[in-house]
Formats: sequence, structure tokens, C-alpha cells
Amino acid sequence: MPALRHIASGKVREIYEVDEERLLFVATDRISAYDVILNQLIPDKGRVLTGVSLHFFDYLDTPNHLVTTDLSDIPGLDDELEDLSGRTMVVRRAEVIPVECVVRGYLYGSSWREYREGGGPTTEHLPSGLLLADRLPEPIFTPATKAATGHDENITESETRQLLGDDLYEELRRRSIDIYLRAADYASEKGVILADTKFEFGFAGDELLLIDEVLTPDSSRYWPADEWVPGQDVPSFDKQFVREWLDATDWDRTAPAPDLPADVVAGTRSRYIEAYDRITGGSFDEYLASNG
Ligand code: Q0Z
Repeated sequence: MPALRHIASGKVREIYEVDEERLLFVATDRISAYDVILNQLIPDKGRVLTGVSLHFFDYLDTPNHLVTTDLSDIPGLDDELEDLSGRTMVVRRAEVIPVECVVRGYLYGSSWREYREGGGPTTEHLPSGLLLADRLPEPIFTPATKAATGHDENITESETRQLLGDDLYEELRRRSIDIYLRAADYASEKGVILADTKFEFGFAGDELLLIDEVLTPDSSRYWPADEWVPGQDVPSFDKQFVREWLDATDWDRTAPAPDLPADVVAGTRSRYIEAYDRITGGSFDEYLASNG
């Protein structure tokens, strides 16, 4: 690992300190399923996610934390450059706003569970009679906080306003929904539904920046449009394959997970690469040729 101070580990990501203003944001090839880190790496998964984030930072052109992907001027990375290339962004260090800015265009996941069970923080503004995976009348902003368990906990509009103040709440809601709508339009032209996604924002001085990974398959729910049927579960692009293999074992979804056979690793890798191509409309081979 880099000769830089380690700042934070996520399930599948790492952060290192470059200097007072900048961080190294690294997407590893680790994969989680059912909230458990699997024992095998998925080669190129981190590059796929970084490539998708870079695509949308460029496309959206909204104030964000990306500084550069050029690592050549960062001291002390000589031995790691090859491993880090394509999976690493140099980012502006920001004061992270402690609210996950979730936007949903479709009713699924924890929001569907709340809805079915009689309502919860994410369903405050929803009409009755919706089905699983239904498209919502308009996208909703459903913030969450990181609970002590490490799980995200949905919070009400009023709780979020109390945490952030009305002005920041309204600015984050406006920016989040605007970004969702633009990305969902982009995806829909590729035959892909952006069902929901999660953004993080931070302040660098008084500038409000979009930070973290953006619109990746790990931070978003992407569906092949031709497999969407309201009332039914929709397979996710990237993880469905490995989930189905895990489902066919007797695993009880507690760590450790069973070891993935080589063909399941290879099939999962192919699906991530296909997801890059479908979601961005570009070519992961070309991404690797210029960034790998
Ligand atoms: C993001 C996270 C982890 C990956 C801190 N630009 C920024 N400035 C300050 N802090 C962050 C960022 Cl992106 C920041 N996270 C979430 C944790 C690996 C992402 F361990 N934490």
C-alpha cells in the first residue's frame, strides 16, 4: 500500500492523505454481497467504478472534489503506481456533510420495505397503491445517516432539516435531484434505468462540493430497462450473477462467505465491465488503454 498516511477504510475503498488539502481516493477490487466482503477480488472492479465516477464528474460538470487522476507528481508512490493507476483519484479534502443524499426514482430496497410495512421516513411524500419497483411520480430525496451499526438509517425530512438547517437541506435536495435527473436521462438513452443513487457532499472552504464516488454500480441501483417489471424483483446489473451463485449455496449470509470459484469471479468481472460500457456508453477497454 502507498507510503502515505492511511486515513480511512471503507468496505471496498481506501483513503490516504496526500497533504493538508488533498486525499488519495482508491477503489479496490473488493466486492461485498449481502453486506459481507467476499474472500475473492474481482479484477478491474475498482477501475470500473472509478471510470464510471470520472465519466459522470466530466458529464455533470458540477462542482466536485476531483483534482486529477495523474499520480506521477505524488511523492512516494513509485512502487504502487501501476496498481493504483485507473482506480485512484486525487481529490480535494472537504468537510464531509454527515448525511447520505439518496435520491429515488423507483420504489425498491429499504423504501419498498417501509412502504409495505405502513410507511417510514422515505415514504412521507408517496401516494398509496404503488407496486414494488414502480416508477415514482417524481424523484424523491430520502436522506440517511450512518448509524452506529455502520448501516444507513433513513431519516425524515424534519430530522434532516434539524441536522442541516433549512438552507443547506434545500440546497442539497435541489442539487441531488438535479444530478439524479440528468444521470437518469443519460442512462435511459442507453436502455438503463437509474432506480436510485446516493451522493455525498462536503465543504471546501465555503464551496459545496460533490464528493466520494458518483453514480457507480456500488452507490446506485442500475437496472437493464428491458428487465424491469413493476411488481417484481429486478436483477441488478453487476451483482446479480454473484448473488445467484451465493443463493445456490447453503451460506447463511454471515461472514465468512464461501470462496467463489474462478468462473464466478470471471463472470462477475465481465458483468462489471459490461456495466461500464452500458452505463457510460463508452468502452472499458479504451478506459484501460488510457488509464490502466
Ligand atoms: C469520504 C469513504 C473510506 C472511501 C471521508 N473529498 C473528501 N474529503 C474528505 N473526506 C472524504 C472525501 Cl471523499 C471522505 N469518506 C467516505 C471512507 C473509503 C470513502 F474509508 N470518508
